[in-house]
Amino acid sequence: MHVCVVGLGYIGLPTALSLAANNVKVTGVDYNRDLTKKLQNGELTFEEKGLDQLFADALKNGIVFSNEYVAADAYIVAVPTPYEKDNKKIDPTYVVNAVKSVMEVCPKGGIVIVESTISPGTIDKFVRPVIEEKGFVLGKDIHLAHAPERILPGNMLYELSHNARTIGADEPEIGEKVKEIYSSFCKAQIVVTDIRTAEMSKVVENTFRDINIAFANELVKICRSGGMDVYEIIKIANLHPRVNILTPGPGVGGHCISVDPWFLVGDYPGLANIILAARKINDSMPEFVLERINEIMKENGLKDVTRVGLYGLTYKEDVDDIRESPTLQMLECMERHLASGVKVYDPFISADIVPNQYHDLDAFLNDVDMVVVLVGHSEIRNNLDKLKGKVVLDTRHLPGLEDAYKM
Ligand code: SAJ
Repeated sequence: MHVCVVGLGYIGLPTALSLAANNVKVTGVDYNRDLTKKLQNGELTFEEKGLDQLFADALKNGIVFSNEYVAADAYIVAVPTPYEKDNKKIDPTYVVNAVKSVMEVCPKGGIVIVESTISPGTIDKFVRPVIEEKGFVLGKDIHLAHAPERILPGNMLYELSHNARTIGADEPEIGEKVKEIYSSFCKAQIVVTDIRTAEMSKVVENTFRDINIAFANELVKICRSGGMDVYEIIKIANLHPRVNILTPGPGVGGHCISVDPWFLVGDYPGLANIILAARKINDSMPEFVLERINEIMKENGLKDVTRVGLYGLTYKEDVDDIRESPTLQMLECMERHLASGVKVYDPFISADIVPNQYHDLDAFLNDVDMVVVLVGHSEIRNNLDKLKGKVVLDTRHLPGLEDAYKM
């Protein structure tokens, strides 16, 4: 079995490496020449726990990286699916273009597996036509499947092998074949179903989490307004065997949970009401944190916003991904309020992406009187003593920061 993995980003790369490390013949394809060149030279393109070893194993087993699509038995398409912010619908351009390119080289009988997260109905609406327009008969010349990824950035490699998976396919026997491919590295249950169900279940999973985070975030606001300790209340409520409230935070970032629910809102306006409300609550959190910063500055007689430091730029702890990050949303919001000059630091971000960004924790702390912990990276968890003497607003409820201001 030769598998061609198309798109070597956060999902495609670990998937390609996992297959190769488990003795599947793999060609990883990406249109970004710099990226494939780096990978071919043994250089990883992002950080993730355990990725180094997996990469070494895959290279040893002969994984190939290329800009050219190659003939293979199966294609795993793991390219990005941005959503159009204005109409809240998915933009399938990358998936469509990738499948078009696959059609140029795919031998008859080949399987095209879409792994990118897509809104329910995308395969029918956008992917099938591309294949049929090429003159292929689906189910005969080309087989189609959807195997949405479900792994958690920060714990990707563990979850790749331990999370249950869903395979949607037109024909059950193709579903079983795809299951075999993923079984090379996935030791958990793999459910075979139809494509539409697979599409929907993935989006539903992320929407479920978004709604639950929104509940925690709404509680923060209610408790702040009523002068109650939200963390104590959540801790007590969670002792109930059927209650499991998530952790409030400064907003929901990342390219998954903050995006996928919009697919349902976009496609089912008028029906997706809780989903829409949850999105709005989570999107309002960066502004809520800003209000807290203002209150705390006033309370402490701090007037100079340039003496305030935001710790963390990524969308969550111990990853280097800044997509839809609450900190970036906050900075945008600050700009609108003309409150610029705030200082920013994140140990995972080496490039300069925002003004007044620091690359050294001590230098950053040296230049601020107030620290807003927006991301609970291990670095800060292990260096809480360095925050002594500062006014601290902890949006992540970190152990050891009990005395800090909370949201
Ligand atoms: N967050 C909170 N409070 C919480 C949990 C998370 O504020 O209690 C915030 C995080 O800080 C972050 C955002 O929510 O900004 C999302 O983080 P996350 O860790 O919940 O999820 P992601 O986006 O990293 O990954 C999700 C996962 N989906 C589910 O857990 C249902 C993952 O399994 C998916 O594979 C991934 O989306 C994806 O690619 O779709």
